[in-house]
Amino acid sequence: MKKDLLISRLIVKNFFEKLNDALNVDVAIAGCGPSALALSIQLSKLGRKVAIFEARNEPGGGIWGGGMMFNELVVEEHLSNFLDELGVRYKSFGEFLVIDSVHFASALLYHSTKNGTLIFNNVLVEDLVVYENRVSGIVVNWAPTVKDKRHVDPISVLAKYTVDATGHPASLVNLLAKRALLKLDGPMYEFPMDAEKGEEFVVQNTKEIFPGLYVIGMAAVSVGSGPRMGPIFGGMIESGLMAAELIEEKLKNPEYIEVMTT
Ligand code: 48F
Repeated sequence: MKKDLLISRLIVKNFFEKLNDALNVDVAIAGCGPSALALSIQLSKLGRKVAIFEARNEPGGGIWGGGMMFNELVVEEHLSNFLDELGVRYKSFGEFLVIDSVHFASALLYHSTKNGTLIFNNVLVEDLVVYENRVSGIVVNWAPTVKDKRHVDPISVLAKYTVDATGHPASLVNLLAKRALLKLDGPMYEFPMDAEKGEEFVVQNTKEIFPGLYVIGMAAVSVGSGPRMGPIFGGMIESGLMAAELIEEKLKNPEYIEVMTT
């Protein structure tokens, strides 16, 4: 067989095996920023089947650019154990640790995929699957197809739990709110910068916002109308770690999952 044909066959075969594996998962995550990656590292380490769908070509969300493209970022000192576990290099400055943002993004992506998380880039989550008033998965399409407004229907991914990790737009929560399936306490917007309050807010607002749907990271801040926090990323990581604990607790009690997803 010609090498060119073999190379193409290998790519197509392996991609579709991977996609097939991701069509029915424990946890489906929309958006691949730092909160999603922290969540996926923990859950896939426990053997849970996790798939992340990211609209952009480059997974990692807002990590790569540090602050104003100065590619260093800051996390709180108490995250040193998590960083040590990942083998991430950092420098200590009192209550803060400073990390090269490219190194950090690479480490999160490496550990997430190494633990078994399936990441699909260039795929946009355009809707939710809802069975009997419970979110039971997501609806996905190629991001360029949606951007070009091509008339091509999407496909569905079923999940025991779904996570909105889409960052500032909180796209999945928005979709539920627009259709009046979910009533929010107030309008969705971020308040001006306050790193201290924002870092606490993101963790406090990490929750199951609708049966079967969790909101984490910056999406949780938008939904709860909290302050933005700029280039400090500890809250994003903690939000992902906390969601992992909450979801694992639920997955350990399968009777809680009211709707079968097979
Ligand atoms: O915004 P983002 O990095 O998510 P995060 O985990 O972290 C926020 C921080 O990066 C930063 C911050 C720290 O203080 O404020 O902003 O909350 O990444 C969100 C990812 O979701 C993708 C988007 O391209 C980005 O990579 N995304 C957004 N909407 C969709 C999506 C969608 N509908 N489908 C798929 N991906």
